Amino acid sequence: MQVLRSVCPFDCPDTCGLLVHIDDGKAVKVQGDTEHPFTRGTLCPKMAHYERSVHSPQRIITPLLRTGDKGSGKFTPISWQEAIECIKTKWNKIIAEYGAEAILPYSYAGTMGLVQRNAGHPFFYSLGASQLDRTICSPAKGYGWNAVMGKTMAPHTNEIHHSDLVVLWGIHALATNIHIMHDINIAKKQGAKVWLIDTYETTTAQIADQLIVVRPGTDGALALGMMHVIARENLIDAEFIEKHVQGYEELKSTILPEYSPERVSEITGISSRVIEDMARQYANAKAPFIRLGSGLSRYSNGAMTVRTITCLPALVGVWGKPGGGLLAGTSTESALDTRRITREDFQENTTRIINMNQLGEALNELKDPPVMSLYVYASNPAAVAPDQNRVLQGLAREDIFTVVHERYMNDTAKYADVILPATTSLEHSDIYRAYGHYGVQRAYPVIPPVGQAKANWEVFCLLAKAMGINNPFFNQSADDLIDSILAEPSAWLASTQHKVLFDGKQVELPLPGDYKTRFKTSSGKIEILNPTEDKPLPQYSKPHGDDAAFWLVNSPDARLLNSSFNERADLTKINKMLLQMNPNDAARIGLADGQLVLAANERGEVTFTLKVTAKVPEGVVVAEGLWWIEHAPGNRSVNALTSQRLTDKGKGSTFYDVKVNVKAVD
Ligand SMILES: Nc1nc2c(c(=O)[nH]1)N[C@H]1C(S)=C(S)[C@@H](COP(=O)(O)OP(=O)(O)OC[C@H]3O[C@@H](n4cnc5c(=O)[nH]c(N)nc54)[C@H](O)[C@@H]3O)O[C@H]1N2
Ligand SMILES: Nc1nc2c(c(=O)[nH]1)N[C@H]1C(S)=C(S)[C@@H](COP(=O)(O)OP(=O)(O)OC[C@H]3O[C@@H](n4cnc5c(=O)[nH]c(N)nc54)[C@H](O)[C@@H]3O)O[C@H]1N2
Ligand code: SF4
Ligand SMILES: [Mo]
Repeated sequence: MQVLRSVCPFDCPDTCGLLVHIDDGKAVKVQGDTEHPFTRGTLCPKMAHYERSVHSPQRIITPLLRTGDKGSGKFTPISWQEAIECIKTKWNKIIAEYGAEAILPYSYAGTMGLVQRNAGHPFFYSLGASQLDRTICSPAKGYGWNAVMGKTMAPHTNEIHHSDLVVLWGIHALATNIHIMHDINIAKKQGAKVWLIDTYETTTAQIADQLIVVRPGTDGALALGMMHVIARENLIDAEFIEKHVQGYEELKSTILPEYSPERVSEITGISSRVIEDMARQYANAKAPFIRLGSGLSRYSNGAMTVRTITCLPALVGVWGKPGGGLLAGTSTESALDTRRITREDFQENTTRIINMNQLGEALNELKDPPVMSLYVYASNPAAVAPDQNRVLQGLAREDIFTVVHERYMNDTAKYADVILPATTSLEHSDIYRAYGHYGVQRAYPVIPPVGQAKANWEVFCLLAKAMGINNPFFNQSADDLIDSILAEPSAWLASTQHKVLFDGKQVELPLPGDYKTRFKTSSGKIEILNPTEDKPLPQYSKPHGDDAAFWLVNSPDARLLNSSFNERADLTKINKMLLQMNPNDAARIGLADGQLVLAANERGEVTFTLKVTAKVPEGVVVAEGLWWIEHAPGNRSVNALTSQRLTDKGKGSTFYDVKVNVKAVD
């Protein structure tokens, strides 16, 4: 038995360190790394038995060729050589007839490792394929932060230890950022209060002293209402504002007339007394710390909402104080130069860019050339992309040649012409950086590939050869690529202990002593007023909504990670696709707990099992988790209801900006 280090590859801010117990070439147990400063020896329920995902009987272990109708899931095993030959022949034919832009890559965050995640870029640039704008997650959140703070570094999570008021705003931390609880618990022991601001009572509310339930998509108004009270009652830090803030007076002249607690109460559904209380407590706290989630950014006003909330700490001058500030996400891009993997310079001519949130439209509507081939890796668009009916309609096209590189027979793989078996993170090399802390860690394979699985990078090297791309870049191994990034590290990474990184342990990127007051904006100040924006000052605009009765909040389930972990019966066996509804709403429309209901809007209909609960406010229904259709009571999952509309800025997804009607299944 050996115990080897690895890294959790999933799209989660925690990027945990793993200790993998290996017996006879198999992973038999996985633990949290006690020496990893953020993981601190614990794992989430999903990864506590990662070995069950790695050695699942559901793993795809050979290449497969479709034998039944698209979507039927009927395939026959073929060799790697046959699979690559088949792709080569099809692609050469498509390129001859339509040009390489008729080929569309589709990938996202099945793995966050920099090599395997970006492995397709150099290949598809060389081929001249269409490009994918990878904006499904939270670009509106990034946009909102940047509009106020520019490239300012986000506070370290250790800051939380010194905070006396931790505000979890639009984040389901117990499901999506569980290790931050270590830090919050330290603060709580020293008397800190915790607020949760969400659209319903998630399980994260258990650890909060106060739950504030806001109407979906209205948090911008809440922040403006709090700022109104702070300005009106002169609870500001005038000295800080004078020195570090641009545009406070201009903001004040709009929020005083426009965002009274009474008006904000009408918008948000929160009483004006609570809004006033929140403003006073926030302003009077010594060091309030906001952990801002992504939930509230997935609306058509999402970027502006984030921008508005991001202004709050500046008004009360908490940036310089230990424990104060706002963490939307740590940005560590500059530590590792991914351009050495992505190689945009391999592109001879610029090709068109397709927004991944609009895959449904792209597959069905695009012309000159139409999409004639789709290559999916590290993503499951049939389940995770909005407007599922349109996506499935596109995937079902007989004339589209679809290749899916996957670990399991998920909703997308069922529509493939050719499936290629993918490795898990325990079977390949990579290097990881985090977006919830400042750690970087390298991982080596700890077990051999399961079956005939191959890593993304290996497959793109094979495809490059087959397609006649004779660039020696594709003769390298994944470790060669990692070595090349580390050979000339950025100044930031160079200042850390390289030996530790090569040994497979995490290193922490160091933060300058004054990083919290070094505002990296063009003015050098916090830009409440940003003259480069078409709306220079924060303001509230309504989310889009739909013409239907209930807001549909469709956020994470603690047992899944996006649609990953659906292969795990131990996690999914109970309570799969529930629709949670307030008892008063259920009584009003004559629905009972446990019955099958149909949620519907102009885009689709989805069957759920109803759960009647007072944890959800009236006018809102909640569907947690992205479930494979085979786990659904009907023939669709939640994204049949969501829309391809984009956010106000950043071209992001608007998953939660959606309304539905609900009725009993006939
Ligand atoms: N267990 C688990 N962990 C995950 C994931 C998962 O699917 N499962 N997904 C991973 C990924 S890819 C990401 S991007 C992160 C995202 O993790 P988070 O930052 O937590 O963001 P979301 O999960 O989108 O939404 C968080 C909360 O926002 C709430 N919310 C929705 N609309 C609003 C609103 O208008 N106002 C407010 N205040 N709250 C609102 C939702 O109810 C939800 O509880 O989590 C990662 N971690
Ligand atoms: N309704 C609704 N929809 C959402 C969201 C929501 O909150 N609500 N959240 C959205 C968000 S924030 C995100 S980030 C997206 C995420 O969407 P995706 O990134 O597509 O996430 P997953 O569903 O986890 O699918 C990843 C797939 O990659 C495969 N995989 C893992 N590792 C590898 C590998 O090394 N190689 C290959 N080839 N495959 C691999 C896994 O088996 C899995 O099937 O979903 C979005 N969709
Ligand atoms: S999913 Fe997140 S919390 Fe769970 S082990 Fe991975 S990084 Fe850690
Ligand atoms: Mo995400």
